[in-house]
Amino acid sequence: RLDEERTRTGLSKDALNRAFLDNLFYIQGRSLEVATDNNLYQAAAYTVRDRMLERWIKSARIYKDQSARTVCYLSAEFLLGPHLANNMINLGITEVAREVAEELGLDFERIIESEEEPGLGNGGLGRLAACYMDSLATTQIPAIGYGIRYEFGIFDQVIVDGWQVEKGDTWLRNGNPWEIMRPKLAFPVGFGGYSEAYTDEHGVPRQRWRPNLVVNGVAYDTAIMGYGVTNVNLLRLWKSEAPESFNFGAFNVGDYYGAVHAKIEAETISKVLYPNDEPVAGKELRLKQQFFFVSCSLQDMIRLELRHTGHLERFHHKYAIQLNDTHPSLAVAELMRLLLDDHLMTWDQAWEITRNSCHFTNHTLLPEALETWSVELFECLLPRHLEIIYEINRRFLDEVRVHFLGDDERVARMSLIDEQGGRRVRMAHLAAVGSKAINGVAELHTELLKSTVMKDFNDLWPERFHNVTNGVTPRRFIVASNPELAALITETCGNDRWVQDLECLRDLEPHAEDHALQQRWREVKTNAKRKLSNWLGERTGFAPDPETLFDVQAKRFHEYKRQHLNLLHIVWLYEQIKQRPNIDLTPRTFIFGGKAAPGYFMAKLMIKLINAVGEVINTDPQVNGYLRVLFMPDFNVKNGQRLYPAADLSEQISLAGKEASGTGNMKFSMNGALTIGTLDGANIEIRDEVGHENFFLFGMTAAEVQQQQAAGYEPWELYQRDEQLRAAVDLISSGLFSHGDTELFRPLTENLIHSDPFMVLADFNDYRERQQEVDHAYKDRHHWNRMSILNTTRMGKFSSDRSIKEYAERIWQVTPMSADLSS
Ligand code: DL6
Repeated sequence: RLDEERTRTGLSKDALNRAFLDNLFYIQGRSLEVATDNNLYQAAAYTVRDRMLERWIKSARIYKDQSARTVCYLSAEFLLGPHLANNMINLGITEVAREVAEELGLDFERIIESEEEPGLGNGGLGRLAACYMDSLATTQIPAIGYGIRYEFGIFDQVIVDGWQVEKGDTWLRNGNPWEIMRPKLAFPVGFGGYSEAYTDEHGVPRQRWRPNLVVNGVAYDTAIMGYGVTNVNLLRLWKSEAPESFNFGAFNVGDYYGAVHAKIEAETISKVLYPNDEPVAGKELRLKQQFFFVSCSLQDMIRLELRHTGHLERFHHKYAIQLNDTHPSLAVAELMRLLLDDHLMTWDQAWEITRNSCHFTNHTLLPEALETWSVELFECLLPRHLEIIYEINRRFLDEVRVHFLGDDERVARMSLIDEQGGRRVRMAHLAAVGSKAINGVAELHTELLKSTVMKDFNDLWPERFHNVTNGVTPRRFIVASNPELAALITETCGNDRWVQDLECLRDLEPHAEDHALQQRWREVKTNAKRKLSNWLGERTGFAPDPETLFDVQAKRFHEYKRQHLNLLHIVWLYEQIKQRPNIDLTPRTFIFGGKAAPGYFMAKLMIKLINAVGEVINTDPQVNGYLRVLFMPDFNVKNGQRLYPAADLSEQISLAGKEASGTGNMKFSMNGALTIGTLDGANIEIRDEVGHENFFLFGMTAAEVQQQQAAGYEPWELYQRDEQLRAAVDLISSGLFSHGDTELFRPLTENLIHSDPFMVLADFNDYRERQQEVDHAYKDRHHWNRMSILNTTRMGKFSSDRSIKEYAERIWQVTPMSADLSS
């Protein structure tokens, strides 16, 4: 037995070797000789998971015994990225595991590469949730992440004839070794039906919900391991199932399709992740998804609390619920319903608990992303919740009336129900009213939140508003993505404390002038560029020269992120080279990556234009010594990890006031890329940290944007006035990049000239000038390397560990709890 235990838990080379071969043979029935890449990956995954399990159980026991206040992070998205490499890092076994692989004659990197990424998120918001799970465990905060186990995550992107084509993401096709299904841990979730009044046995009038459809939410658990600690937290994702998967009644009367209908309808709920940036109208399924995971999660918390204490009076002391944007904001109404209807509390008791449990993060100010749902849909899907929302609103608006005497317009603006046009429930208002704290994700964003979309709420409850600037985990985005850089940092600092305390990177700073370090820093960067180049060469047929400046813009495609500003500059450069073939330019490779929402035409057209421009430039020998344009297909966490280490320049060029924070900006900078960016989101704080002289700033401020818009922005005038700008736009319109077709890109160029909602033309000149500075700066390699080193050393603030500590102290009031195995 002892022997067996060691095989399951031991961290020595022998134990890992034996466990790996056992997991290959006994779980998959394969020997080394016939194992596929996937077999080898699965064996490695089980070997690593085994080592996390004991810590996981122990953490759960310690948290329970100490009655720890637990953070419940409710998020419709967790964009986790591959687990294997990260878990090995957090367990501290990467090097031994590599040795085991080598001794067995296996390719370690290839095994890691074989992992299919769980793409259960769209972009920033979902990836932030994943970084926060890593940091919660690392900072020893008891936490559960709750979300949806989508069968199909974010679509895979392939490029066909320059266009984005979406392919279903079948991430579960080879199984998922990291999750543990809990078939007995299932909760019923109702939909539809009606709300009914009755009198309970004490003569108290009450309401209850009689849904006409009930599905089950089944728990799938994944362990989230902290770095350098033994704490392991839980990520619990819900899969929807029919309570009875086969209707024998229907089957017996010959209705074979009807017999499986309920199963299909129920399973549809957790089938697929919605791509964002799509109009919300008519997305009944999305509202169902939101309610589904919120209800399962709250029922689970209630179950745990009842099991532990037998009552719910201290629920809010036990749980700090974080609502990741408005997607889980139904939690406010559902927690009220569960406490009122199922646990027979009074309104005041239930409200006290709800209001002190929930906290709300806003991630966007874009009006189209602020969720509202029609009252009609609510009546149909969640009739009891609508009643509860009306009652919350009645009480809330009374408070508003008393606070702002006679201000009826404000009452209408703040109401949970938008009465203009069709009546709609404002989910951000529901979340704000039901939450103890409301936060934005970067300083500028929080200020704008308080002065624009949530101004009325800030006037009423200024004490509820906080800023917590986003952060990212250095474990994934430096150690796992860029092992060479990590090794160089550790060697130079003399220790690896920085992995757990990113502020320690400052220890490197005295070495920034050191030519030997600069030289090695540069070699690390060039190696990363070479690796990326080889990868791109295999995928796209073109391997860029690692000696050129790698200028990267990788993020979701959206007009506010202004990939077209970058493109206009490229087109302008192209024209310059054509006019002056002997121009003195730093050779550059422009690399783009990112997905467009399937229904977002303009974003898809931008992708097409990038590929079209690339086709012309890359095949024109007069320019392709200076310029190359590449599109990296299928930008996701895994591919991001290839890009961040290889970038020299990071493009963070959104219109000021539009990007709530950005987190890619942090990942690039940590890996020594310099930023060209606007004063938007966390760029502002990054620039303040790394030093203004180590950042290429351009563009209007958010205040200037507002002023220009208020004064009446006229892109047409700019286009007429600015010859350089006109030349670039006209070259796109000319058909040069579309085989003579002057119509193809017209929607884009016309939009820029006549409407330009994200003020690309207004910032073009300044952007172009700053790009010229980049060009000159890159020629002075010594200076560039120094700036690059300083970008990395000054990124301490942007570790997600810092963000989580701020949430823990200022918002959740939770304290770290060690899950020390020896105790
Ligand atoms: O806070 C994470 C991330 C920010 O870094 C981005 O700036 C922001 O655009 C993104 N917001 C969303 C909005 N989704 N919704 N709702 O993804 O959040």
